[in-house]
Amino acid sequence: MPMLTRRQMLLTAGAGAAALLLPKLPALAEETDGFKLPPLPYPVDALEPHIDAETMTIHHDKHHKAYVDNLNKAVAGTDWAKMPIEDVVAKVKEVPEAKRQAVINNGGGPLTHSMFWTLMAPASKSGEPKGELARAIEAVGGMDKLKKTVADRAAARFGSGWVWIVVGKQKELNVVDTANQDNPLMVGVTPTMGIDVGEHA
Ligand code: MN3
Repeated sequence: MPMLTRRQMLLTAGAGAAALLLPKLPALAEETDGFKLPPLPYPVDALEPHIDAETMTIHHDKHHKAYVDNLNKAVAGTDWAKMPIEDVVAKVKEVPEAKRQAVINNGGGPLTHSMFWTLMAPASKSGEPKGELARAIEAVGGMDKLKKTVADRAAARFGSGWVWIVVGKQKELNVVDTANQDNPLMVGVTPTMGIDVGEHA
């Protein structure tokens, strides 16, 4: 299946589940054990045929777990290890320089991926946006236009990264892309949904 089609399907699935605010994430930080790999919110084969079980297993059990493990190594013994992951990512510029790049690389990864899993759902659970989200999408030209903007941005993204629908300071929806595992929280805007444009995704 061509990549763009798959991404558009992901977008359709994601939009159905998207909430206008950052979804409530499972607690990732516990003082004693560090950050955790949250379990997938559905069976590994639940998104077939769009994403097969092997891809989900590699992406979650291997890549996502590696980010969590490396983040724990980077912040071990510091107060950063006790903060919610959203705060670590939003305040990443305050991390001491020696650890900062490791936290950017490995802090963005767990947060982006924890969001990513919860934004997707089996087709049987997808649907049309309602209420405030539906109005916000209409305000930027409607769902078809938004899907096209996201798909175009995803196809144009050079190298590894993400395409996001974000909520700006005036509560308006906007589409941005970020490099590698950078999260929009790092530049002060709130992500609602994102598409992983990494080759493994
Ligand atoms: Mn990924």
